[in-house]
Amino acid sequence: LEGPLVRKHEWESTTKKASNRSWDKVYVVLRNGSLLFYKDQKNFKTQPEAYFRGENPVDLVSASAEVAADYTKKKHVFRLKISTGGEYLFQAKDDEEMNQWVRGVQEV
Ligand code: I3P
Repeated sequence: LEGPLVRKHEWESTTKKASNRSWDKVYVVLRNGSLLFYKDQKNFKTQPEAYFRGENPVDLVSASAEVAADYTKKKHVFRLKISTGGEYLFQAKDDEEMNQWVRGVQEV
């Protein structure tokens, strides 16, 4: 599973808010139980080690994803909680795409 999403990092850990909480367009790849972030699809294809802002892949083992029904500022948003306590919001282009990502994370 891969595609463009708009991402907001909300929590660094359970107690620490992320320092940069702005929304960023990212190209997201779910592969081998991890989420990889790229600037765009071309970067993923040509430089698969060149992650968005040099970020490490996010391990999805023990992660959960759910529709972010409480987040009402944007549509088609799901929340990802990872094992470190970190949390992200992701906005998909429509509900169908959002549900594909939620299922993809749940299947890991
Ligand atoms: C953030 C940006 C986000 C906003 C976030 C701001 O500011 O405006 O869109 O989240 O609010 O901190 P900046 O771009 O200057 O870093 P929302 O879109 O969810 O409001 P927050 O601090 O309440 O998370």
